[in-house]
Amino acid sequence: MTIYSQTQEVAIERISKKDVHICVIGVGTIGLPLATFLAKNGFSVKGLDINEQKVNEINSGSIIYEYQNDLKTLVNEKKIVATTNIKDALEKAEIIFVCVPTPLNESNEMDIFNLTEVAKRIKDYLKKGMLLIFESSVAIGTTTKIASYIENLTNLKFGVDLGLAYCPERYNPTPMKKTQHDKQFNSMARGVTFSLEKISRIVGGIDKKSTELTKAIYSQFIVSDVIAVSSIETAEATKLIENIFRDVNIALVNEFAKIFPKFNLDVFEIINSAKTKPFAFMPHYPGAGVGGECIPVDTWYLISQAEKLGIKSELMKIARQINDSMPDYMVQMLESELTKTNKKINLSKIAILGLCYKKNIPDIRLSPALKIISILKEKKANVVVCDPVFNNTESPVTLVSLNDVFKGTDAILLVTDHDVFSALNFSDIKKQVRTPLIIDGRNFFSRSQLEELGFIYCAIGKP
Ligand code: SAJ
Repeated sequence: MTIYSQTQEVAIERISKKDVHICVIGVGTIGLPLATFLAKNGFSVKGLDINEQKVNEINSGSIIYEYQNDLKTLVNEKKIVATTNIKDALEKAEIIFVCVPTPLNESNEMDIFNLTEVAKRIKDYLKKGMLLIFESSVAIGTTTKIASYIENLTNLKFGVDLGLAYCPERYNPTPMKKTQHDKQFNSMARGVTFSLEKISRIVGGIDKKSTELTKAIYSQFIVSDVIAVSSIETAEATKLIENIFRDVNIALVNEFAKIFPKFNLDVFEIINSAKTKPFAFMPHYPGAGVGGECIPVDTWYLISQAEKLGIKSELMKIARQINDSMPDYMVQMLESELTKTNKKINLSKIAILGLCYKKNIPDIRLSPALKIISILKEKKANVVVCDPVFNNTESPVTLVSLNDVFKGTDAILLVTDHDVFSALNFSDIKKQVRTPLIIDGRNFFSRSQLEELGFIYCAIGKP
């Protein structure tokens, strides 16, 4: 009998004995770490993905991600097998995790396409007793919407024939380090404070059994708490407010960053002094913008849903506008500094340091740097980009090395505060540039050191 058809006791006992076959659909940023921890903790896991190249890289243990050190062994022991073949992935599976991307569509609503595609692809392989667990961040009500879509495709009923739960991912991107001698990325996951197994999780199920079985499966590899909430929708909303809280607080400090320098005050000093208050203040920091496929996306899920309900979500919308305004704000800072040195932006060569959406993470999705580059190109500036953390072959813009990026430039824009940029030798760089001007978009460099070397230093949030 398949897991959800059995009594809760028997099912949970089988889970604790790792005697359940698992399929993870979508073995990308969220799904592959999940599959890795399930396999590391004794489960046989099939990873189903439409991306053939990714599947091959997983099965050869060569894919680059934060838990890659464990993958080779798990693949050799056949604890993890990736495949594009649905039948192969689902024939023995009793628990199915869904971790596919849920981007925005052109009207800033959640695009449900990947989830409906999953439903269509798996419908013929679903059987009574299976438990489906969704992890992707979604707009409220999406999980049950997809569930009823599957019910129409299969005549199977969730809460009767199939179990259903939502356990939102709380993925914490972990820095990767490129080692000089092998030009390979080496994971820095070991010893990371919030690696996957240390992050508490919440679960909402269609019924008590779905919730308890889902809690049981996560408790096999999550060493922190796994907390049940009253409904799937509560779990969906919890995920959204976690990210919206961050987005709105980042917007607040980005607004501060536009105000306090006018008082000749440094917003970072202010935030860090406020941070000394032992309660009721969580520091966020202004910068060149908010990227990644989570924070700038999840807020729109709720904005568009609220507006459909006739509720104008002023704060969240303004927060999005403020955070989206930071790339342009940084370019404005550049233009006003160039003007002071009688330079025109369309006759200037601008060096961009950092293409990734955040420090030490090889990921450029919705990166503010892409927006800055396109604004500069619109203004006919000559732009050169350097990002030693990101893989050149996947880059939408030409990446140059640290040896070449500064030659003959009129300004250097620090957009992503990768650690590798902290080793820059500015007395040497001073000899390479045409105009010694730095715009610091991440409070990364030292004003005094640079000014001592004769650089003009400007920074978001500083006078
Ligand atoms: N950023 C700022 N100021 C800050 C913090 C971040 O400008 O004070 C910028 C970053 O530079 C970056 C963007 O915001 O461009 C997002 O960075 P992040 O560190 O906030 O987020 P992600 O996308 O890497 O991960 C977030 C995290 N969510 C929260 O911390 C609430 C992570 O825990 C989630 O699991 C992840 O989204 C997700 O998958 O939802």
